[in-house]
Order: sequence, then structure tokens, then C-alpha cells
Amino acid sequence: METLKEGKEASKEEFPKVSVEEAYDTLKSMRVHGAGRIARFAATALRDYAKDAKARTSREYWGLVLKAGEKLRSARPTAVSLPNGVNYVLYGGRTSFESGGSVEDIRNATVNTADDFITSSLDSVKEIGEIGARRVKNGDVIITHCNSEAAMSILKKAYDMGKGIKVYCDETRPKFQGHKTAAALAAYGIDTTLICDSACRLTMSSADRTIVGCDAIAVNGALVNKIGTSQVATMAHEARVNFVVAAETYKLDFKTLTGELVDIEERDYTEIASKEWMTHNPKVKFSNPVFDVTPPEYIDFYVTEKGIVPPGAIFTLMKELYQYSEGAQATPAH
Ligand code: RI2
Repeated sequence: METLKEGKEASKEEFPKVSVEEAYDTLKSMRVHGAGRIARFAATALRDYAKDAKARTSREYWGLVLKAGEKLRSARPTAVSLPNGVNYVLYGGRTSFESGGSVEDIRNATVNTADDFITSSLDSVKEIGEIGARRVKNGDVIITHCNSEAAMSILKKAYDMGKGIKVYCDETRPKFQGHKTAAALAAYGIDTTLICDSACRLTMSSADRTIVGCDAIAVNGALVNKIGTSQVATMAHEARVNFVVAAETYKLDFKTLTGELVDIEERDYTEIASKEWMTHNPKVKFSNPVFDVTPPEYIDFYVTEKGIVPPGAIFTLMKELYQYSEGAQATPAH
């Protein structure tokens, strides 16, 4: 029988224990946000569900775990870290189920794989910081958009290395995640300035590079990230400013290999105008897409935990890493 590994308690410190339903609502409402965090949050919820789920047979147990995974996967359509994280966790349980494991075997395999995912996700953020910071020069003026722990890892590491950087944070309407980034970087000691999104082009003229996070990477090397990212990239391109993306490899969107497109999440209109304003302006229509696509030709390189990857090499990387994701497209074997 497989046994639980020791010393894999990282997720308990990061997120409290919640039911799958609560986790789904938390993800949907973005009370937990950020591509990496939502993946770890879902992996944690699935792990905790797998720990407690009761069933008489392996098939019944595995069916319950799969259903929980499907529910979590459906919370946010664009950030591929969520299905990839959940699929990774299910891969462990599935392997055990298909090799005839008992309920306890499948449970332990699922829990161990979840802990592996959570630990390696956290490690990846650190590794991205180490690798990316080497490409930051002393005195760089850097623009960032939204709130990315991978991008911030680079900025913090560069600061730790004594590179006197100055960072401009876009506010990132409609949910103003740039405020969080600015607060965190300033608290860390970094020279930080908050600007509204429309000040980005003016600021770009004095910038040396832009560093942003990533929600999904398409097979052609295009980046899907928070709405407004492609505008920042266009401005960087125009001003010949380096455009760098910090991305863990579990943000590769494997379904784009087979021709599928990335769904762009459309969120509630009340994120961009108050209900009162809407009532007073009944003829105004609203649109609130929350991600956009930056073409590969505007991206200098991705910083991943595996190293620097130019957009043109994403296809090769995807092919190399495809296997686990394909294996994890788990459905119950009836
Ligand atoms: P890390 C966020 O999405 C932002 O778009 C950010 O750039 C991206 O996730 C990556 O974040 P949202 O969940 O994984 O706020 O680097 O919609 O933290």
C-alpha cells in the first residue's frame, strides 16, 4: 500500500480547509485570485476532499474525487493553471485506480500528488525569481501590470541582489489588483509608484523593461493575461522596451496543441459600474472581458522555472511536457 509522504504541509499554512463547494465559490468570486494561487487553492481543496471522502469501492471513491475535480476546474475558464493543477492531482489518483489500487491506495496517491503539486508550484515561483532577476539591470525602471506573484518574485529577487530598481504598477481596472502589487512591493522596500492604466504609455517612454505574469500560454507562444496586458505589450513594442513574462510551465495550455482556443472569461458588469449608475443609464451596454491575448512577436521571452524560453520555443516545450496532462484528462472507467 502507498503511504503518505512526510513534511508536505505547505498548503495548510497558505489556505484554510474548505469544502469543494466553498472553494468553487471562492474561486468564482475571486476572493482567491492569481493563476498560481488559484491552482494551489484548488489542489488543496481537492486534496482535503480526497482525504475525507468515504466510499465502499475504489470505483465509487474515484468517481467522487473526479466529480470534485470537475467542479473545481469549472470555476474560472481562462486561467489554465486551474485545470492543469487539478489534472495533475488527479493523475496520481488515476494511476493508482487504473492499476487496481484500494480506496486507501487511491486516496494516498491523490493526497501525495496534490502535495507534490503545491510544493513544486511554490518552488517554481522562487526559481522564476532567481532566473528572471539575472536579466534585470541595476537601476532599471520596470513597469508591471496586475498582481502576479511570479513577476513580483523577479522584482523582489532583483531588489535582494542590490539592484536599485524602480517599479511602476498599473492600477489594473476593473478590480485594481495593481494596488495589491504596489502595496506589497513598497512594503518590501522597493521604490514603487502606482499609476492609472491610461498613464502607461507616457511612463513607458522612461522604462527599461516590463515584467508581467501569465494566466495561460498558447501553443504559438501567445500570452493570455489580465485585461490590458496586450496594451502594455503594444506600448513596450512601440517604445522598444523589453517585454518579459514570468510563467510557471503549468500555465501552458495543452488544449491549444489540438486547435482549441483559450476561452476569455467575461465577468459581471458591476465590476465596472455601480448598479445605481446602470439604473440611471439604462441604454448603456456593458462588456467586461477580464483577459486579453498578447501576440508572440511582442514578447521577448518567458521566464519559467525551467529557464528562459523564447515564444518560438513554446511548441517544443509543450510537446515535452504534454504527457502528464494528457494522462490526467481523467474520466471514470465504467
Ligand atoms: P501569478 C492573475 O489573474 C493576473 O492576470 C496575473 O497576471 C496572473 O493571474 C498570474 O498570477 P487573476 O486571477 O500566478 O487575478 O503569477 O484574474 O500570481
